[in-house]
Amino acid sequence: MTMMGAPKGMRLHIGLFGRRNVGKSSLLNAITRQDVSIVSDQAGTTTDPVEKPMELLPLGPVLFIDTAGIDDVGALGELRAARTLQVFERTDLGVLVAAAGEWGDFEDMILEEFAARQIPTVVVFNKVDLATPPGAREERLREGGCKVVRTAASLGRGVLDFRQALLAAAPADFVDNPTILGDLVGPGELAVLVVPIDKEAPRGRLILPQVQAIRDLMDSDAMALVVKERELKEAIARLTRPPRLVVTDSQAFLKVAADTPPDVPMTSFSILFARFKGDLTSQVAGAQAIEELRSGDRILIAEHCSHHPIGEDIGRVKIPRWLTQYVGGKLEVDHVQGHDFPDPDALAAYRLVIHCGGCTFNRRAMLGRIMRCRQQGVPITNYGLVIAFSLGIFERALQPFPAALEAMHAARARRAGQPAPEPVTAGLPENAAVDDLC
Ligand SMILES: Nc1nc2c(ncn2[C@@H]2O[C@H](COP(=O)(O)OP(=O)(O)OP(=O)(O)O)[C@@H](O)[C@H]2O)c(=O)[nH]1
Ligand code: SF4
Ligand SMILES: [Mg+2]
Repeated sequence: MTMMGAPKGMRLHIGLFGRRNVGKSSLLNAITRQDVSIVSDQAGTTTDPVEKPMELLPLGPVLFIDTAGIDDVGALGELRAARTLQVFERTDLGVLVAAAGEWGDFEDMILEEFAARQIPTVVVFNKVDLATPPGAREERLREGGCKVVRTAASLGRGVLDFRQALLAAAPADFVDNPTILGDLVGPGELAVLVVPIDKEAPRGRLILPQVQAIRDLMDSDAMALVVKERELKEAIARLTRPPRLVVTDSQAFLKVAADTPPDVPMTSFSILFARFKGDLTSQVAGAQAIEELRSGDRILIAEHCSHHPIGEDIGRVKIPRWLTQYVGGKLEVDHVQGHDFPDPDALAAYRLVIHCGGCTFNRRAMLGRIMRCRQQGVPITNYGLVIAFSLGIFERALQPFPAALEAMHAARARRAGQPAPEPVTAGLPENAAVDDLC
């Protein structure tokens, strides 16, 4: 099932409420960049709630419900208000739009409706080009648990902050991906997981992402066959039907690519986790920026936890070394760890951010970082994707993810005409890509 084909029930329903003429439809238009709602300066333009299903980056499938302003008087107004009230019942995330200078009982009433239904809330002060929102009220709203943003929707200002606030307020059920790979394999089908066992592997156990992948297959009524890279060929040969998917640690990428029949989709744990813990499509598009790196550019390598690498560290040594060779000149490489991440101004200095697999990170936090990069126009990708890129098997490793492949082609097309530097080496040596989900 594609994301756009997600059933209505699985979409996050975002209800837009507010008085007539405050700019609800303008805000929706700004975020979709399509004129799905009619904007007019006549109060009461939107009569029935307008539904707009969309893929909201980086949150996923959502349904915006643009309601009619409900401070109407008169018969028509009552009818419209009744329809608008029904929208509360199906709203997962409530957005109250207020014009920057106006706040009254009406706004308090909407917030009470949200609170009574325990609907997480974003308050948007719009038209900030005309008036300044009252700071004390913003503070009180924040203290009360609302996310508060300032926008000038008709000018496209604050729209990314609005997206960030939607992400921050969205209920966990919608933010956390339900599955790691079960959806790619399907009930009754088999995935082969390739787990190298060498001195880098922990003694006597598997690492958490591998364990989670096995559990996820079982929860999906699928089957897992776990092998070392040496046994892969023999294991596939014994099967009466090909597996639906082969997943490998990036360390064995090239051997696994060689030993997996071309018609069997193959990827890495790190790429699965880019999707599970973040937004694969954004990070695939971000990887295309590698081709544009030039000598002297600054890049940021972000790891979520401080692990103790055995041998050469993937983030500190191998990726910087390979990128330097690829670019054919010096790069300025900064590192951050744990909860450290540059603020927006500092972030803007980077040409590329490369994030670790984020196996101990939560998705909301990772999506927040992806959003922050997006806001600054800085591409972000991850270890597993950089490794696949460096090995020349990027497309092969993305075969199971058509939407991500599409994003890659789109990113390439945008760059068409700009010369890409020739790779100077064949990529990271096969055994150099240590356990990327460290
Ligand atoms: N100056 C200014 N005007 C805005 C802004 N946002 C919207 N407007 C204008 O305000 C008017 C009303 O905008 P709409 O988006 O139709 O408002 P609405 O809340 O959907 O109105 P109803 O559907 O009638 O409830 C339009 O003329 C917009 O161009 C803003 O940030 N600044
Ligand atoms: S991939 Fe996992 S183990 Fe490695 S730095 Fe990131 S969160 Fe930590
Ligand atoms: Mg409207």
